[in-house]
Amino acid sequence: MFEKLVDSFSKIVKNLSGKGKISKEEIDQTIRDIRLALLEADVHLDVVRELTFLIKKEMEDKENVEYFTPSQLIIRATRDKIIDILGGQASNFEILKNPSIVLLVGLQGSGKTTTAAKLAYYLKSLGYNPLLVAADFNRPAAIDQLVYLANQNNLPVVYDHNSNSMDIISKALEVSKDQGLNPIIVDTAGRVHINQEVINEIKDIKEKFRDFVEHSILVVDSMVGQEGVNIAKQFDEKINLTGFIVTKLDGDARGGVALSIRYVTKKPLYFIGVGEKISDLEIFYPDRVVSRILGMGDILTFIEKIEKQIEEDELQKVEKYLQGDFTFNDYLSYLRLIKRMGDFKSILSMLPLSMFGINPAALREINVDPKQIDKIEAIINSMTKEERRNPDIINSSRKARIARGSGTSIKDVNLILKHFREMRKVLKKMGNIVKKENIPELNAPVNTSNIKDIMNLFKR
Ligand SMILES: Nc1nc2c(ncn2[C@@H]2O[C@H](COP(=O)(O)OP(=O)(O)OP(=O)(O)O)[C@@H](O)[C@H]2O)c(=O)[nH]1
Ligand SMILES: [Mg+2]
Repeated sequence: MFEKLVDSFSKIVKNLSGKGKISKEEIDQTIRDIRLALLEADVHLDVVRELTFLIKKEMEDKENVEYFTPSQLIIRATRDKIIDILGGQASNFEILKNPSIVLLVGLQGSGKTTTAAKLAYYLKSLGYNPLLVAADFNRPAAIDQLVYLANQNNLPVVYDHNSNSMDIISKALEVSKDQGLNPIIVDTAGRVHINQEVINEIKDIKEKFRDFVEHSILVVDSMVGQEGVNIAKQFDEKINLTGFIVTKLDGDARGGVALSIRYVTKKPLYFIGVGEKISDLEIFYPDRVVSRILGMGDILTFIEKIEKQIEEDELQKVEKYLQGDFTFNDYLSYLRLIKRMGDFKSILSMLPLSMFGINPAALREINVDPKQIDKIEAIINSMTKEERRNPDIINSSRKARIARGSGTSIKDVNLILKHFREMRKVLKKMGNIVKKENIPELNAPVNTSNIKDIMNLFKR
C-alpha cells in the first residue's frame, strides 16, 4: 500500500539532499514532481491542486527557509499538508444510538460483506455485542457468504432466504432488543453501477428505519482508482452518507482514493481494509499513513528536534515581552506563530502559566480560527511603522485609514487595539511578578479571567 508514493517521494527528497539552498526554479520543479507523483498514485485532481499549492507556499516561506534545508522542508511540508488534507486526526467511529443501525452500501464487489464481518469483529473487540444482518437479496449466495463469515467468527447473524431487505431489518431490530445486541450491521446488495434501483432501496431503508440508522457507510474499493472518489461523491449526493471505508489497500500500490475521499466529500474515512482476514480492518490514522508514505523516520525525528528549537527561541522572545517590551511587530509574530502551530495551546504551554497559579489545562478548549488571524494580520499590515511601535498614537482618522487599507471596519480595528493593549498589560504584569519575587515557585495571584477574556477574543 502506497508503495508508489514511497518510491516517488524518496526520489524527490534524494534530488534535494545535500543542497543548502534551492532556487525558485528548483522549487517549481520539485512541485511538478510532487504533482506527478500524486497523480500517478490516483490522488484526486482537487486534492493534488490543493496539496501542491500548500506545499509550495510552505517551501517559499522565508521563516521556514531559515531553519530547514530544502530536503527537510519538503518532507516537513508534505507531512503537515497531507495530514491536514486527511483531516488531522483519526475519525472516531461512535455508536451512540441503541438500537443503532449501521448500513454498509457500495458497488458490487467493493467488499461490503467482508467488511460487515470485519466491522462486527472489530466492534466486538471493543466490548460491543454487534448483530449482523444479511440484507443482500440480489444474489442468493451473498446471504450464505455472510452467514459463513459470521459462524466462523462467532458473530450472531440474522438471515432468511425467503425474506426481503425491509423485513429482515425489522426482524433484526427485534432480535437486537430481545438479545441485547447492538449495533446492527447491515450488509446490503451491490450493483455494477449506481442506478436508481440501488439508490431507492437504500433511501427506503433509511426512511423506514430513520430513528435507528446512525451510520450510512459507503464501502469503496481502492483499486478502482480516481473513479472511487467520483462514486463516493455521487452516493453521498444521493443518499447522504455519514462516512467511508476504503478496502483492498493491501493490494493497491497507489492508494490515492484513501488520500482523497475526505477532502472531496468532507466526510470521514473511518477504516481501511488491508487484507482478506477478519482482523484486516484498521482505523485510518492520518499521521501513521503519512509516516508510511514518507518512510523517513530519522529525518522526521530530526525535523521535530528543529521544531523544538524554534519553540525555545520563541520562549526567549516571551521573556522580552515580559519586560514590557511588546510592540505590534511582536504581536504580529505572535499571531504568525499561532497560525503556524494551529492553535493557542502550544503558545500557552510556552508561557510559564503555572507559575502564576493559572492551570494551563483550564485553557485547553481555546482554539483560534486561522481566517481570523489573516484579518488581524491585514489590519497590522495597514499600520505605519510608527503606529506599530507606538499604537497609542492611533486616533480616529488613523483608525479609519487602517480599516480602509485592510478592508475591515473601524470596529475591527478597535477590537484589535483593545486586545493588543490588554495583552501588553498582562504580559507586563506577569513580568513584574517574575522580577519582584525572583523565585519561580511563588504563588502570585494574577487575574486569570482577564487572560481568558483576551483569549476568547480569538474565538469569535
Ligand atoms: N485483499 C483484500 N481483499 C478484500 C478486502 N476486502 C474485501 N476483499 C475481497 O474482495 C472480494 C469481494 O468482497 P465482498 O465482501 O464479497 O464484496 P461485496 O461488496 O460484498 O460484493 P457483492 O456482494 O457482490 O456486491 C472478496 O474476495 C474479499 O475477500 C481487503 O481489504 N483486502
Ligand atoms: Mg456482498
